[in-house]
Order: sequence, then C-alpha cells, then structure tokens
Amino acid sequence: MRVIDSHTAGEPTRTIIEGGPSLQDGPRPLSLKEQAARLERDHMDFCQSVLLEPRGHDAIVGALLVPPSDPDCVTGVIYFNPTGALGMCGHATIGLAVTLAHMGRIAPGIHKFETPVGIVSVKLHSPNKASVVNVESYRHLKDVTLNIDGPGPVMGDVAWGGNWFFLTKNAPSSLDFANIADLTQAATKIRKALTAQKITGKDGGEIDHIEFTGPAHVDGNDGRNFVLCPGGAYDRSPCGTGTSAKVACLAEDGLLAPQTIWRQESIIDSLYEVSYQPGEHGGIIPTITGEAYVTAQTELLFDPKDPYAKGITAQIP
Ligand code: PYC
Repeated sequence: MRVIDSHTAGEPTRTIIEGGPSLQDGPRPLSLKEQAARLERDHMDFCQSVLLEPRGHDAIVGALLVPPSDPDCVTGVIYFNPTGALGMCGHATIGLAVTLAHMGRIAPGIHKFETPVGIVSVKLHSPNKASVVNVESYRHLKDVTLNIDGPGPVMGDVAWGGNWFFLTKNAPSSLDFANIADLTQAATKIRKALTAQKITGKDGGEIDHIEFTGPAHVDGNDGRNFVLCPGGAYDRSPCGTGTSAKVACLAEDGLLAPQTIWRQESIIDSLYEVSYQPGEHGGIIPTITGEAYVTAQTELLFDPKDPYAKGITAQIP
C-alpha cells in the first residue's frame, strides 16, 4: 500500500495513494456517504492497521481517495480515524491539497473535493498553504447542561462543522500543552455523559468531538482550543471542523461579523485563520486557511505472520 504523510498545523494526515479497499461492488454506484458507512462496517481492520502503532499512531487521520460522483471534483475522499469514518476533516483537507500538489496532480488555484457530507472547495495558494471552504456549519443546541460525576454540571453548545462538536467556554484546566492529560480525561467524561444523557446532534448524530475553548495566548489572535477527537487522541491543529463549529456559535451570538478573520490557536500554538459568509440554510459557510507539509512517501507492508499486522487495537478506548 502506498501512502503519503503530511501534517497540517501539527496534525497528521496519511493519504492512501494505492492499495486501499474498494468500496463499490454492486450494480448501483454507492454515494460517498454510503461508501463511508461501508468502510466502517467492513474495513475497520484496514483503518486500524494503516493508522495505529506499530505503523502509525492514533492521532493520524487517513484520507482514502475514491472516484467522485460529481465530475467537477478533483477527487472524492473519505476521511477516517482508528474508530471509524469522519464526515469532513479540515486539517486533512489542507493536507490532501498539499499532498496532491506534491504529486503534481493539482496546481495553485481552486479545486473541489467530494466528501461524505458534501462538496468542499479548496484554494491552493502555494505548495504549502490552502484555504478550505467548508460545508454549512451551524449551532444545533445552546447552553446544554450536562451532569458529570466529580466536576459537577458543565454547560456547552452542540454545533456542526462537518462533524458534531460539544463546545464549552470553561475548560477544566488552562489550555496549555502541560495540561493535555487532564483535558483529555475531562473531555472523555463529557463524551460519556453526552451518550448517557442521550444528547445528540441533529437526527441523532453522535457528538464524537469535544472542544474546550478559551482566550488566545498570543496578542493578535482571537481564541484557543483543545479538541478531543473520536477515540483518545487530541487534535494538534486548531481543528478545521471544530473551528467551523466555534465560528458558527460566535456568528449566531452576534460576536463575529461575516468576512472578519478569527485567528484560532491550537493547544500546541499552531494557527488557522477562519472567516465566514452567511449560508443558505441559516448557518455559515466557513473558510479555513492553514499550512501543511509533506513528511513521508511510504510503502506500507503487511506480513501475515506479524501478530500486530492489524495494529495495536488495544489502544482504542
Ligand atoms: O481538522 O476538522 C479537523 C479535524 C477533525 C478531526 C481531526 N481534525
């Protein structure tokens, strides 16, 4: 299997160039959403073997390239992590654009990618910098109170940015690199409480990303976050879909005007610039700008005698 690795603002993406599973095998072509469901149903061993140790680690997001159903798109893509498929992924879309440029498949300019939750357009500014015009993002629930054993009630919003997020304004510890273990533990409790209290996104969508937000550390920036991704890994980048969800909440509260730049820091101090235009259905269309770098071109080998050929699956919480 051939892969190209990149990182976007510190968060890794592994793009599968050759050797991924085929998700189409019936008489009727499946939509990308159906193909993502099939990836989760039938190919979790592929997702885990490609991403987890000993070949990788649980923070990597995979990008499986598939033919687009819309001929205007350069490619279709299904993002996945070791626990399943993602709807959209902001950092991986920037990473994919930079990877396709590295391969000579796209040049600076505007390109469309088809994802399971809709078409996104990507402006490649230079070999390492891209802006993603994301799917329409919106707040679904405001000021939800969750009861958590230990810390007590936690209040937050439920918002969509291409994935479902629970966003709180009060982090349990300051948003510092040194507190990642505490933040991870607190966010994991919140995710469990959301499930136990049956709080979901629209149409029962699972809220699988938890985002603590707070003030920026650097003058001139606007905010900072910590995002726990599905599974146990935190996002090293400011999370493209998470910042889309955050900006949707700010817009709805009248705290950020259209076309105004919001500079979002991650827990490792990396940065995205995000702005928005009003969407057609009452939400916003965010544009996320960031930088990515290619880190490796690799052939992955799978020896059937290797007891860990399918990854160290005990890493999945
Ligand atoms: O950038 O949207 C994102 C993302 C989601 C999960 C990891 N990164």
